[in-house]
Amino acid sequence: MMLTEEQVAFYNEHGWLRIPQIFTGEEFRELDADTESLIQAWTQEVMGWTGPWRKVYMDADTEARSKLVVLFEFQLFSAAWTRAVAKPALAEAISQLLDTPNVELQQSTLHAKPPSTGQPFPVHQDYPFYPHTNDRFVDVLVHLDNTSDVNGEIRFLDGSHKLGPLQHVTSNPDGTPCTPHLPTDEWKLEDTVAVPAKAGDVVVMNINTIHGSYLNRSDAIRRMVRLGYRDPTNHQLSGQNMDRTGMMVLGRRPKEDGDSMFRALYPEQYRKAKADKEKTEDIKNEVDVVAG
Ligand SMILES: O=C(O)CCC(=O)C(=O)O
Repeated sequence: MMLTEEQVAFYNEHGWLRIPQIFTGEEFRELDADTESLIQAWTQEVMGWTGPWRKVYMDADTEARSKLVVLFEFQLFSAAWTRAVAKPALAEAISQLLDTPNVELQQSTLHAKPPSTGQPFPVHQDYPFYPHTNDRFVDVLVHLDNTSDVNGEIRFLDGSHKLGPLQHVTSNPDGTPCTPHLPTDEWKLEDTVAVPAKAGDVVVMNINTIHGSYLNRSDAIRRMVRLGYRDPTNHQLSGQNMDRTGMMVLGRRPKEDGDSMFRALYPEQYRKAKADKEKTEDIKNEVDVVAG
């Protein structure tokens, strides 16, 4: 077993767990180098997360300069990352935390905070970004740099996964949509526990664990890759990567009632074909009724 009983109990109680030095030596060096080269080749600094929280977390000057570097689906861009997301020791740890022999990768996202004003993260759950039918979903934060208070380490509201999915702010005062976050007057970053970590560590959290992080005030970029894993029978309801089939990193995809290979491989086309068929049947029923 990769994790001890104490580690699994800690995760179940607190909603998060730091697992030291999952990626080390040459394996880490390759990930570090590939991440750097992918950032140079594929990413742009963007304004990052939107919403009224920005003016609460930052003064006007910082807010105007605060940026984020984002890249999705690392494993589609780098073979080293393909190996990393399917690393057996990591997959086994996740299988213990999810209490399932089958583990599916749902998504991966790089969040890199540029030096000096790299974007803080308002407190939020990951649930509203990719809601699922239950909480057998863990997010794994792969640390590519040492983190501390200075560069904005990850912070958790301890035990908050037990609250289940909460209502998030999803619009600006003018009604336009913004990035989901918890109301800033009720949920404070000051109340969270800092979890500094070393490059090569992973920090794992439940999809419902409330978390956030402060600005990167250091003179170096702070890079973290978030990998989402689920039990394959935990179905996604909407949001980021909806209708994409994930790679199995442990065990097998179980076949459920009414399942088919087409549905498992092409969920979007399956849903469209099903909706079209239902529409055709509705029209046929209407015609039958009119034709009486
Ligand atoms: O990168 C961070 O500091 C926080 C990331 C985060 O909140 C997330 O990935 O949901």
